[in-house]
Amino acid sequence: MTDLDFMQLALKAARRGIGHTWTNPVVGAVIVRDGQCIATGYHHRYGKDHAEVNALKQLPDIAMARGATMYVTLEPCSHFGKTPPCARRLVEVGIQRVVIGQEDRNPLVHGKGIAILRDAGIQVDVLGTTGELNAAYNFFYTHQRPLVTAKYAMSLDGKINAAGNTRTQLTGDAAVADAMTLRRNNQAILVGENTVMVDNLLLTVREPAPDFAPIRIVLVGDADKLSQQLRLFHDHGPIWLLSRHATSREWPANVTVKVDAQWSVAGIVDALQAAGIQSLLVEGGSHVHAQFFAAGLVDAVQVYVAPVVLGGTALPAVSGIVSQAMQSYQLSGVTQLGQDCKLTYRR
Ligand code: AOF
Ligand code: ZN
Repeated sequence: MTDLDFMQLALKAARRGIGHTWTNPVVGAVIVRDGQCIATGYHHRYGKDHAEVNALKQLPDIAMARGATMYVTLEPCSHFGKTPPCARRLVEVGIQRVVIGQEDRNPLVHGKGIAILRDAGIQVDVLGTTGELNAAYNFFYTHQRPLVTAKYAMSLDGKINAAGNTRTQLTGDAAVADAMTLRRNNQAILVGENTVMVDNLLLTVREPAPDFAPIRIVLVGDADKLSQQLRLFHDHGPIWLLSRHATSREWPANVTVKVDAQWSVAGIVDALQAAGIQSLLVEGGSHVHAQFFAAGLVDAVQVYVAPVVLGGTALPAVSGIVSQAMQSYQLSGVTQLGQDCKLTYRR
């Protein structure tokens, strides 16, 4: 087994934590002696033990750590957070070599974990192969803002709704289920008021219920004009209403009304950044997508194409002036889902 093979084992362990660790990253670790994997650990849940510590706990005898190699998907931490620094623990138990998947972009740790290990004479090798595992976490600490994904389902002629602004179910069950996964993987979901009204969306993540429900954000002109009968309000997960007018209503505890006379896309992204939100899914409609593209703040695009032509005056997926300069993306995936097609793009 090579370093890359052992790192694969650590990655596999890390993935078991997906959906349970926000706002922390998912992390996996394995301990290897004489070419054999003797312990595996991962970060189970926000606030709980880190992957490295969980792997050490799997050893029948802690003395077995002396002289062993640890493979860990993320640089071991150097700080006292909810738990003590893992790097110091690895030094203490006598780990001889640490192979790291990626450096930790979190400034609390970045480079400091590696320095603790090297200063103690531990051999450290950074492979740089595990970045995809925590794409939003890495993006957030690299760019100081959430990773923004625009998502829409459209017809063959690029439209999202039949004329007259009525709800149109374009894609089949497989695509709908796939889009749920996307919601599950984002910490906030944003839509315009029109979309909420036309589609009467619940905007939640369905079964199995996630540990952390994404914040449902709605851009509204005047929060007080929004019907409280909307399905959106039937769920008690967090809701932000970004309103241009002050509110005089009493709202339930899960609803926060944030007022700004001219909410801009940059302002929204700043508010999310301030709240520590690492990923945002923009679900439309047409004008909201246009505003995000125009602001140059769409980092990834996920499109479902349904085999129908709507024609006529139906709304296009993105409507409004986007930018003088063409914005281009790289195709990162093509998947067939029943009769529909999913296309994913990255900047
Ligand atoms: C994790 N799990 O396995 C590793 C992490 O508040 P704390 O103590 O849980 O620290 C969270 C930070 O620790 C996190 O942002 C990251 O920088 C670092 N490493 N975190 O949750 C782990 N190894
Ligand atoms: Zn740690």
